[in-house]
This record gives sequence, C-alpha cells and structure tokens, in this order.
Amino acid sequence: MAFIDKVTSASLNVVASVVFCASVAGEAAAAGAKNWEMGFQPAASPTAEEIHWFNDAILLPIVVAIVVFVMGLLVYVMWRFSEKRNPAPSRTTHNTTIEVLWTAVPVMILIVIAIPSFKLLYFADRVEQADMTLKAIGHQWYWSYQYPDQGSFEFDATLVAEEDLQPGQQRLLDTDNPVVLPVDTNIRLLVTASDVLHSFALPAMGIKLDAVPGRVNETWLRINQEGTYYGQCSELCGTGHSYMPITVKAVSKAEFERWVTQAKSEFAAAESGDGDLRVAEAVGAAQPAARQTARAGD
Ligand SMILES: [Cu+2]
Repeated sequence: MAFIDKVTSASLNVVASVVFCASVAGEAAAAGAKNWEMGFQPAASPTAEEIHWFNDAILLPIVVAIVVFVMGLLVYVMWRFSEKRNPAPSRTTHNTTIEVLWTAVPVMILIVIAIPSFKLLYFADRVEQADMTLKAIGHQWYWSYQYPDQGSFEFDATLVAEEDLQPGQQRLLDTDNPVVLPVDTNIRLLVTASDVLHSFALPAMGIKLDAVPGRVNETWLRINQEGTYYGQCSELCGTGHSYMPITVKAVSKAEFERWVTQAKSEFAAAESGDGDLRVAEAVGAAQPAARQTARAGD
C-alpha cells in the first residue's frame, strides 16, 4: 500500500507540476507569439477558446483518423497487390457498394464537421450585450481606431520603425498608439476600410475579419487576461501590407478609464482636422468633375 501511495503521490506531483508549468507558460505567452511556436497562440477570448476546442476535439481527431486510414490502405495495397504477390491483376473497374461508401462516408464526415462549425460561426458573429464598441478602419498602410462610446475620439496607429524600437517592443508588430481595451468586457468590434480591402486579424482573440470599403463587418471579443496582444493585416493590400500591425494593450477597467480620459485630450487636437470629412469632400468633388468630363466627351 505504502508503495502505491508513494507512486500515486509522485504521479500527482508530476501532474501538478505539468499543470503549473502549462499555466505559467500560458500566462507568459499571452503577450503575443513566441519563436518556433507550432500551435495556436494561447486563447485570450471566448471565441478563441471555442476555436481551440473545435480544432482539438473535432478537427484533429478526424484528420488523424483519415491520415492513418489512408496510409494503412496504401501500405496494404503496396504489399498485397505487388507484382510478386499478384502477378495477374484483376480487370475490375466498378464496385457499387464501395462507390456508395466512398461518397456517403465523406458526406457524413463533412456534416459532423459542419454542425459545430456553424455553431462557432454564429457564436463569433456578434454578442448579445455589448458593453462598448471599438471601430477599426484599415488604411494603406495603418489602422485607425474610433471609440464611439467613450466620446468618439479617433487615432491612427502606425508601425514603430526598427530603429525606434524600445526594449520589449516587437519588430513589425508594435505600433506608436496601441489600442487600449479593458479586460472582462464585451467589446463589439466593427471593422471597415477607407481605400482597399484589408483584414483585421488578432490570433489570440480568434479574430480574422475582412475590412471592406463602404461596408462595416462586426464581431466581438472579451479579453480574459491583461497583456499585450499582436495582430496583423491579413489581406494583401499593397506594398505596405506587412507594415500595418495591430497592437492591443488589455488593461483593467479602472486603468482603461484613466487611459480614456488622457486619450480624449491627447487625440482631440488630431480630431479637429477631420480626415474622413476631407476624403468625403474629395470624393464628392471628384464625381461632378468626372461627370462633366463624360458629358464633354459625348
Ligand atoms: Cu492591409
């Protein structure tokens, strides 16, 4: 008995230390991607948690089973029907049973994948009760952000150049004005673009949403841990495509309120020269000119 007790307590210790290491690693890794990372970044929002579950519980087992089955068949066929064992091959070309099977079984596998997949799509689509809204606008080549519920201030977030990087900042991932968001808050995320297609991608939140000019796409996030999270534009949008990263600083609610107060005054000056209005005016001005040109050509 004593031996069994020792073994049990030893194995419990191992389990406990593995769990502890995993949770510590999870905490450290929450702040963005790591070198040589193979899997997903640790999930920092409910959508990302659901995506990880979908991958680990549904997709991976199915993929592994298919690979093992097909590899097994191949090995068996190579062995059983080699020239040595099967010198006079059969001339069979059709087999109804097996043809029905290899059509019906993949269809059933796709249905098994589709049901949780659709559930997940609807889960990520929008949140019932949003506590605040963040609007991200893609430009060539930076993102700008609006906080309509906090006084509607807006700012641009541009890449920190390599020579300006501060200690702890990541090359090609840190921006001069990180998006500050509160943890444990349902945040509605609206995404659009001002010029060409961009895509707002934030792996730790399970978000990848197209930014389409003239259209607003919606999703949501609820960050469950303070830290810095990184994302990138994920739609080829021109030569500066890789230079428009997304830096999110998740802070406590109290810290967020402090930041809002400071950001309102900081970005108010920038807001007085309304960039969007100027674009609208320029577009409006260009249209009559284009029509006149067309008429002149008639
Ligand atoms: Cu882009």
